[in-house]
Amino acid sequence: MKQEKILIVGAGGQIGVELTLALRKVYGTDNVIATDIKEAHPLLKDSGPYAILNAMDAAATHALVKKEGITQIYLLAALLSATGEKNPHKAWEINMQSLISTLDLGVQEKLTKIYWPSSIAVFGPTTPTSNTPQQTVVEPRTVYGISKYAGELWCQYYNQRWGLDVRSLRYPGLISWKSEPGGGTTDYAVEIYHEALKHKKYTSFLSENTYLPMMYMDDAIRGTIELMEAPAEQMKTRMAYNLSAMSFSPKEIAAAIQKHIPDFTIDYAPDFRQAIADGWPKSIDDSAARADWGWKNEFDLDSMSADMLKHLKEKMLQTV
Ligand code: VAH
Repeated sequence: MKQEKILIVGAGGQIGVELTLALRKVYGTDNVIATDIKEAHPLLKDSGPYAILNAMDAAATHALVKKEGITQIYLLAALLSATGEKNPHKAWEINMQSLISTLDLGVQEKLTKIYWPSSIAVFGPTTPTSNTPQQTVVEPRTVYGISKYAGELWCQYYNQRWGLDVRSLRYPGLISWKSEPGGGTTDYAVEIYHEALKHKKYTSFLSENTYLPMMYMDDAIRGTIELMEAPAEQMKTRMAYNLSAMSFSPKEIAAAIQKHIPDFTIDYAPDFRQAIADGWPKSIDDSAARADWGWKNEFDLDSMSADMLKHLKEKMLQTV
């Protein structure tokens, strides 16, 4: 079997850092080239091949693919929901142009696989909010959600038209300690752990009963690799698969933290991101992913909170 050589575009983001580290364990460090528009994230610095690459530069990406003999691309570069609403045209341009040029590259260079993340943000206020099905009303109200659903349709088109093996997941909010989130509406669920340890208090930018689908990054990374390694015949959809693990509200995550930090307090000051969250599902039906390629989450709110606080405490001690 030909050795896979993977290019990660947007390796410096919340998913990219962890996916790079995980893929290097599977395929070997030298077979996973990490790239981003900025200098290497501290966890990627001196840890394997790295190059500065703008996801919008199709020519530079093509040259790197040919020079390195790349066989797979993971395209993670994107503007997320909150940032996208501040720069709607830039978000559409970056999220779509980088995808289309990557799909074209996949066909031209006969890449074996492409991964491109979608999000539960594709759903909108007209979508059933509880246990949202894999196929349902999809009317996103953010540019991020519009770009992600349009992108899913392009992925499906390139698969049907040219047989490109491109796969995708509708991630819920992702919570991680190794890498920082950037510009998302669910970022409160990461900030709260840092603030709980630093200041024993947090002001949430979402109201206390705002339920959203969420997942620990460990589960998201494992699920992504399991999706990409599943036989192609198990892919029953070439849109993105719904993926989920849990749903919780700011009030519930605060209570989970208080089991470890009893005097932690939370208050609420909803901002523009409340309207984005209000348009998203409260919970997701990911039975298709579980049936087609064996997806199963391992972390729940309590086990995630224990793991987050343990690692963040260790990380903070290292930086003292
Ligand atoms: C965001 N973290 O908040 C992303 C995610 C479901 C939300 O796609 O924009």
